[in-house]
Amino acid sequence: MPSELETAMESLIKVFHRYASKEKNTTTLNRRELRELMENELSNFLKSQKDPAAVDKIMKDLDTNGDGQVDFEEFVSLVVGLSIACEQCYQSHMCKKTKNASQTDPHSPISVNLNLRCHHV
Ligand SMILES: [Ca+2]
Ligand SMILES: [Ca+2]
Repeated sequence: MPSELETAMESLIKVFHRYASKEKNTTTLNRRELRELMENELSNFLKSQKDPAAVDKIMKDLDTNGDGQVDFEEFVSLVVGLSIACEQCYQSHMCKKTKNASQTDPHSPISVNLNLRCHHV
């Protein structure tokens, strides 16, 4: 049975390819595919972006080799960046929780509370 982390990596690969394969080139995301991926898979993050051109800016930032497509390596840097922001949020949640022990619920899935908006706070 794959571990939690292996499952997470597999999901990352599957999600990328689900969107990348919609249009040619099938191993990279073009602008439309990236937008669709973000609208479906990162909708909370996208909603937190006030700028309507957010996806274009993200695309530009991600496309480090400048070929107009986002390959898996470039896509992963987005996920890593957001994960780092989430982890900081997770830490501050955990700090608040330990300070207020009466509200600590070890079974509450913190990930549900991670709406990816934390890095704007
Ligand atoms: Ca594609
Ligand atoms: Ca690229």
